[in-house]
Amino acid sequence: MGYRVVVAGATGNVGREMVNILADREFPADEVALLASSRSVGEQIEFGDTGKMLKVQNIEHFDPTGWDMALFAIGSEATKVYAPKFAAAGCTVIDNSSLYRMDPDVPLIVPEVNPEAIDGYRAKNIIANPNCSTAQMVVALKPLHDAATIKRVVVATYQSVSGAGKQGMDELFEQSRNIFVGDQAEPKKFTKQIAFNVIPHIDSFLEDGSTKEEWKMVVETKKIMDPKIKVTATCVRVPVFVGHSEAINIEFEKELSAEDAQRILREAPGVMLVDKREDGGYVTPIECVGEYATYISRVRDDSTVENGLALWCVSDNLRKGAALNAVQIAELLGRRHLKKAA
Ligand code: 11C
Repeated sequence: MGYRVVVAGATGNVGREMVNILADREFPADEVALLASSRSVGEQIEFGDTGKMLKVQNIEHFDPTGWDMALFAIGSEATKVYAPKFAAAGCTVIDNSSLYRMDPDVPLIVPEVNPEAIDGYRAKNIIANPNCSTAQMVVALKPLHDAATIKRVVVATYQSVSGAGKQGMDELFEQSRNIFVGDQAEPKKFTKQIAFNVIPHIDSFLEDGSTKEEWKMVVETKKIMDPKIKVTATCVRVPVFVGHSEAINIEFEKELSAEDAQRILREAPGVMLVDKREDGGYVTPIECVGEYATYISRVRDDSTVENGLALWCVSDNLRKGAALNAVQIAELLGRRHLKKAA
């Protein structure tokens, strides 16, 4: 007997990827329910490329009793309403919003990094999925932390517009087209023109001048990996449709050569090392679209600090940064706790 699984927010960028990945990884589901707001009710979504069409149901009228787990990609406002209801009905919520990430009673999980922390899910019957830029970074950092203990991380991100949802993707497309035909490129979703530009601002500003996206990278890394790790981030939106990139500088307690780091990363779970030190011998965001791995390139010594390394990290933000990580959490939950399916 398999699981009864819900995908809430099934018509959005991340929800659609959740459906595709459940099908692609042959998640042991006996039944899958797709939910969305009333606007999308009745839409049909194919379960991966199986040919099986599933009808979208209204989340407002859905009874979660008897369902094992729900993957939520509905944003913090709707999550606040529905997650407690689903969790209380016995349906474990795996939430992609930022609402519960820093709640001490909710585990924040990246399965390659802190799988054991999932055991705390029973306090609220909710498990949080990290922000996309954090998820790929901790996959890269964890094996290096185990080897040489990270003291400090300096990261600059190059985040694709799909992180801002379908509206973000539409805005990049429309602005690019308008500029080519000599029309206006008015910003709507973003604060400035995104086509042929970069914007050093993601999410809201905080009092200290940083942004919430930057703050998330700091606090989520500490919660997932180690509270002693210091992180400073600059998060930047770039005119790329899918795939977040990160330039990461790491300072370690112990010595770790670039060659040893490459050797460790080559074996690390979830990581694909592509680091040829020649023209084109690195991965760019366009090459990671639709892939599961976190790609690492450009591993090199940073001689400006003692025990320093620099590297380049790229991943599909809708997959490892969101939908894939959520499905991996569902798989982990099944393996460690529910043990229902074969
Ligand atoms: C972006 N990282 O690229 C954001 C999207 O906290 O889950 C995901 C926001 C979040 O805009």
